[in-house]
Amino acid sequence: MPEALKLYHAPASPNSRRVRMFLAEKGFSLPLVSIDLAAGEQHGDAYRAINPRRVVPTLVLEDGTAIGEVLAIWRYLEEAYPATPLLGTTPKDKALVTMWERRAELEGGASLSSLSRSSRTRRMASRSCSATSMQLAKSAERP
Ligand SMILES: N[C@@H](CCC(=O)N[C@@H](CS)C(=O)NCC(=O)O)C(=O)O
Repeated sequence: MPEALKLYHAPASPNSRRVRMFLAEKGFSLPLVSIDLAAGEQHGDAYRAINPRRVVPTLVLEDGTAIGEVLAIWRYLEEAYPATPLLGTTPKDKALVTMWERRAELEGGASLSSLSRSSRTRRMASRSCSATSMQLAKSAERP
């Protein structure tokens, strides 16, 4: 596997996990750089220079190119390392994989947002998915 690649991620972030799962299915392990979302590290100058949208994950290539967005990262990894194809090999399968990926992100994210609008989690409504997920997980653990 390409040692020169680096993945900026947050351990509890669902979108980071989607890339880590993809890497695991490919049989790769990459150097991981953790960004502490709860501490706001994504808003610091160092990470903003890598991803101005201030979200994880970001894949950084050997030449310094920073690729954000899970689907774009998947596509890069799939095309650069085509063994064990995960995104389909025919036009139909590629389209279906993309369709389900879009549905999972857009509808999954929307569900999380609507959950965050419930009275119990209203305070978290302005937070993005990772912080919200972590808070929801903690809430669920409480009696
Ligand atoms: N569409 C983006 C979504 C990325 C995203 O929303 N990441 C969340 C973590 S799951 C994040 O970094 N949030 C920043 C924050 O909590 O401030 C992608 O596919 O990468």
